[in-house]
Amino acid sequence: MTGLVSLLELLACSSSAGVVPTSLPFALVEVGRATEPTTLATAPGGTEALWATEQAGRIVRVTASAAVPVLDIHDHVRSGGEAGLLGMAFAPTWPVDPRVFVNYTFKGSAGLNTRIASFRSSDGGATLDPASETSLLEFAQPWSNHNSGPLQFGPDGMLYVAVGDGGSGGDPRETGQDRSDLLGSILRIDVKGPTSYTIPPDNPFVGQVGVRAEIWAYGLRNPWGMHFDGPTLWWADVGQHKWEEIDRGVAGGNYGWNHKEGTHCYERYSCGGSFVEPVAEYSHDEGVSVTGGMVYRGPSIPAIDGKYVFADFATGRFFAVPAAGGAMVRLGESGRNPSSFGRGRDGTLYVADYGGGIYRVSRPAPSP
Ligand SMILES: [Ca+2]
Repeated sequence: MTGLVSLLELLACSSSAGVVPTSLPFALVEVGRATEPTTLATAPGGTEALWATEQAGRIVRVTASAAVPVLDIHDHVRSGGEAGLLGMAFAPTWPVDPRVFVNYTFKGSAGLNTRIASFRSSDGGATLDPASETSLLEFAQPWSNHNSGPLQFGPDGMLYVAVGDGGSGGDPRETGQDRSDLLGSILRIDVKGPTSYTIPPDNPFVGQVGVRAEIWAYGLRNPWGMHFDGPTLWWADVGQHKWEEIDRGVAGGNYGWNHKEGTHCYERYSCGGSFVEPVAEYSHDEGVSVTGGMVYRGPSIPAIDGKYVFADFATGRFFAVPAAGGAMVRLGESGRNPSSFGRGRDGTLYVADYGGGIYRVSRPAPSP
């Protein structure tokens, strides 16, 4: 009888509500849900709130009881596959500047396009006004895939925009190495003005003929997951056939695509060049689509303190690499499809599962 009670207690413990059983050195505790979430973002001012973009075109506030709609622009958005509402960022002085910036794909007269736009809140940050849309930047997407999406403000107040290579496979137009277009790049723009952006005069390619001055870094395939750790920008670049990579941003850096996939030549015998090498990479034995995470800096979970934590979207495997340098480690399996990471003001790490769960990365439960 005692044995049965112990077993029941054990079962009750292992199936406690909202905690995902994993082999990770931390617990994933469900804090809310969203439909096919693509990005998490924490409001920088006022009451701390965790928002999520949903691929089909909604932004929701994540709460334990429900996903509370903040904006619904599904009728603007072309979604499905790798298209949709793919990124958002709060204005750095939100809610004093009541704008949220979004990155989504839409169907234009000549095909798929990306739009970077702002929406304003007129109710103190509770919702965004769909009629307030201001388009800041639009460009064509030659194929339906590799639309990238992450948006992040840097500590310099500039908006960084991740842009994929335009799609198909292998970068047939070689946009990654072509700086005359915006594709395959990280852009850096100044959006302090209300209706248009300007190019920061200290961008690395300002004044160069035949180069888009918005470009801050290039040679990328489909950056997915991009975040700052202090002044340092980190992102993941999804690989083609063999290698998934983690990059640390350098102004003016060429990250090698499509000459290189990770640290390896891509379908070439040689691939020399002044390329910025990845901080970490893993092969398609371990996953097929990397989701960039962020550096965890907090005392609660020593196993990842000071480490950049990321995951594979398809296999659910988590990895980490020391932010100060060092070898990548494998953290374990989540059994989820991690689509985005977010961070609370106190450093709490969140992760979204494309299947719907939004989780807080938490100290593991003590052993019984
Ligand atoms: Ca390009």
